[in-house]
Amino acid sequence: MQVIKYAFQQHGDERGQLVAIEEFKDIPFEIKRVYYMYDTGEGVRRGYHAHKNLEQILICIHGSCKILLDNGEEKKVVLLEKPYEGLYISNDMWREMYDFSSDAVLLVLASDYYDEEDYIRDYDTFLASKVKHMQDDQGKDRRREQ
Ligand code: T46
Repeated sequence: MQVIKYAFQQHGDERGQLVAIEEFKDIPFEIKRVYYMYDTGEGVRRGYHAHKNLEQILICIHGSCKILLDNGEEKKVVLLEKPYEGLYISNDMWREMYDFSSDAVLLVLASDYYDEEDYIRDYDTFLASKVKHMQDDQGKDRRREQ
């Protein structure tokens, strides 16, 4: 599994740092929604879902946290601790967020509006959807070869 992390340009001077993120320039999608989480208690684990059709960039703009990515075949843990680093998460990727430092602020840029229908919150349903996508892709390849 390829982990895609963006290192955004830092505009620093004697006054401090500034990071600007522009849709289609610094990240690959239009930003339709921004949300953030903070005051995340010790030992809390969030997420536990995948999205059918949503791209996101996660930026821990303060403190640190870990993100577990699971594509159904492989799992990877990514540490976010730099305010200028963004983790790209595609659709069809199970995610869990944990190990939040007490001062963590996790900012998320999303490619679409909030839609509960877009969530896959059951792990077995997630795995079944991955198998179905794989079979659909194999079917397409076979049709192309004919
Ligand atoms: C994701 C990870 C990284 C809204 O009303 N609007 C929103 O845009 C969002 C994101 C949430 N909500 C409500 C729905 C719930 O009542 O806020 C509450 C907490 O949401 P949720 O339990 O889904 O939060 P997380 O931290 O488990 O997951 C969130 C995003 O929902 C999800 O898309 O990828 O962060």
